[in-house]
Amino acid sequence: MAKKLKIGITCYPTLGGSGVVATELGKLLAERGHEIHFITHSIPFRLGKFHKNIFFHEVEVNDYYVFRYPPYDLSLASKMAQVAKMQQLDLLHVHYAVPHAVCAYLAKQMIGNGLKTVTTLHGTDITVLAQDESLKDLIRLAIHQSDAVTAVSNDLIQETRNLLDILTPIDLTYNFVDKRVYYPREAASLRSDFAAPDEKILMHISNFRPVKRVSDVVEIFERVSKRIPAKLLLVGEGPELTKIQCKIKNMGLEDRVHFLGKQEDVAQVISMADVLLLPSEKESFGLVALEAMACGVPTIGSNAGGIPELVTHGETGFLSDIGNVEEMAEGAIKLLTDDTLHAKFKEACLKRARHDFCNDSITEQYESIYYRVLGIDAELPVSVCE
Ligand code: GMT
Repeated sequence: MAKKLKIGITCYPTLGGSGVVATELGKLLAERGHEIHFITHSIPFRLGKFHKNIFFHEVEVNDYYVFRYPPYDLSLASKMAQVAKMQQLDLLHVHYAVPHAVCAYLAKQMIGNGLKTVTTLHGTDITVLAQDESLKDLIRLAIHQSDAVTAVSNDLIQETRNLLDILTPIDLTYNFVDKRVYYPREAASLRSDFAAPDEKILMHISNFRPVKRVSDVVEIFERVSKRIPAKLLLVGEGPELTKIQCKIKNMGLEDRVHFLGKQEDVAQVISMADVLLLPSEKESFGLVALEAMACGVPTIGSNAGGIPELVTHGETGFLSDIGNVEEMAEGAIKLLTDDTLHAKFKEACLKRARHDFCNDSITEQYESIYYRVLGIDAELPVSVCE
């Protein structure tokens, strides 16, 4: 039996898909017998129930009067080194290059080479931050100093290579969802709170950052709702929310749009939808499209970044060029007016989510990366995902 590992995980614990993936991965690794130490500034929001193999170490920032900006990064690096030493961690797995991979590098300098580091790139750490000349060299250093680097799509691997001239290997490890949580939930009674029986539900879930193009979501919905009875459910909140609320009012759509705010039980909420709208400008993966897919909900979206690696155009959704709201609306109408086609897409979604983005096999991919960097020759079981 392969040695069980002691793994430190650092991520952004309170927001975003990267935090969700990091936390879910930690939980799955703990179930497989590894000891998981989350080293973050607050308790990861998806952590949930107590597990004997999961520990949380809070990073407290020193705020001496001489500091104009309290040095979170240094506190994190010190905490990583301290936890690694006290708990005898085998490795640190950090999600997001800045500052986490840089802090892991510092921690390794403090501990010595015995501590290995794995960095997972999630998107904006490369697609946005690596465009900033003042951060480029720092990100390149963090990547080169990691014992292994993974990225959540082929597109992100290419972007990393192009923007940073990285030649060292980067492992592709797609995101996943826990199939015990993400499956089509019974949603008939919830649906009736928002839509009449003859109305279709279109949904968008995001952090309402400009990159999500929520304005396009509204444009698509307006075109769809002119042709078929429909409601739009907007889930989440963020910087563009007020602007979107005004747009909806100006377009006279307020009776047909519901704002649900941030929601914990995404699987339950998504199960109400007939289609998910994801017209993003940039998306290294698009975790929410996978969450929808696992609940049997097809995506209408853009072909940006890694989305085409996840959503198969014409099988599990329809993808168009960024900003082509006309075509996206046509795609939605096609699906929402043809029950047989919709059922076929739903079936394809369920199969693809379970088979290609299965939590068991992706957790095993991470495990094999850990054993590789530690030089452990482990024979791992290979899960067959139906
Ligand atoms: O999309 C966001 O705004 C949040 C961001 C994050 O840092 O969590 O998401 C990134 O990582 C997710 C998990 O790997 C991916 O599913 C998202 O596509 C990616 N976002 C972007 O590339 C814009």
